[in-house]
Amino acid sequence: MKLLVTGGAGFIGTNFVRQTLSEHPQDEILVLDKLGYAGKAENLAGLERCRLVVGDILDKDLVFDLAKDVDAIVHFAAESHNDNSLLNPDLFVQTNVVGTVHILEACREYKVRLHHISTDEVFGDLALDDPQKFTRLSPYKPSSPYSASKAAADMMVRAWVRSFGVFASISNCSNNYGPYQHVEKFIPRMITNRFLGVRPRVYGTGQNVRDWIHVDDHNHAVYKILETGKPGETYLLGANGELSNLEVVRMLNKLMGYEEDDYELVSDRAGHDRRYAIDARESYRELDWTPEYTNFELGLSSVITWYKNHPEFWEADKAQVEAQYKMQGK
Ligand code: NAD
Ligand code: TDX
Repeated sequence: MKLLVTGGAGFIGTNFVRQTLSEHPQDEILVLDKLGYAGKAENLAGLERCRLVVGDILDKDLVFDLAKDVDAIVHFAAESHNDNSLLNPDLFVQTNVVGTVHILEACREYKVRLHHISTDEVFGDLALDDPQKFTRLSPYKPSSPYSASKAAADMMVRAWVRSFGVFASISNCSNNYGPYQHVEKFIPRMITNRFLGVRPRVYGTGQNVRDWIHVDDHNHAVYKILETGKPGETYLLGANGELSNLEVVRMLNKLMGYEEDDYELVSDRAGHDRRYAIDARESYRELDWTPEYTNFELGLSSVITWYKNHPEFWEADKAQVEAQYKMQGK
């Protein structure tokens, strides 16, 4: 396949490009990424069968130009951080909603297949003791400008499938962890804080639960969807990885040689979702896919090692990210 991967220089996109090139030697990848704060050209340096076009999905002419010659588009590009969406919601609406419409219009024009990457956050949050996880039938109930913009983008995809017959699928995945994740996000922030002698900083009470999946497992599922996914279908992706933020921090402290309870509670995120949990059993069956990283502690340990061995990936961003958090009391 010849793929156009938007946002391919960010966290999940970089891992997707690297995994796909290594596991599918016939594939060629064109990456469209504006190289915002979370995208780095170096992530893709030296990769064969991969070309990076630096540009914005809001540039409709460019999107149309690139879509012309590909078999499929995998659309990762987005503003992805909830905390930032509380500071600058407009950018999230532009990139995540309007940008997705440009991709859809190009797919409609050139009859290109699309896979749209979405999130479990579109379903809002669950009570800590709710026995029912998110399923395909869960209502959309987003809480933040980020999750609302992703929910709106999903709706646009569905409308273009129904009204214009665009061949598009959607996946809603839970929280990813792995290499190349920006230091603004929870796990890389905690790890790099420890390297710099700063205690992990946990929002609110730390009881909030996230459902962790290794980024390689997410990306294997995305490739399966490209191969066998049905038009108009939605796939929920997760790895039964529910943990409270405190459980993650305690594990991380232990793995890095600190007292488990050596962390700081800081002010809470506005509208902070309590819990996400994905029931992915339908996707396991329909895609013949199951996550390979079933031991979170082992996965986390390998991520700690990766950040230790790749200071060039995060050091330059760290001070500015922390200065921004400091202004927010976090
Ligand atoms: P990221 O912020 O690390 O990467 C996003 C990439 O998109 C960056 O390289 C950035 O430069 C690029 N980008 C942003 N705006 C752009 C624009 N206007 N034009 C072109 N490129 C642009 O995010 P991520 O964590 O890799 O997330 C990728 C996708 O996966 C997003 O759609 C996100 O909503 C979704 N998702 C993320 C998670 C997670 O846990 N990280 C979970 C589920 C779904
Ligand atoms: O310093 C921190 N301390 C803390 O307690 C940070 C940065 C976060 N947190 C908490 C907030 C969340 O409960 O940790 C949890 C995870 O936070 P984030 O890494 O910001 O992720 P989250 O808000 O859950 O969203 C992520 O998963 C779903 C991605 O950023 C989204 O792009 C994806 O859609």
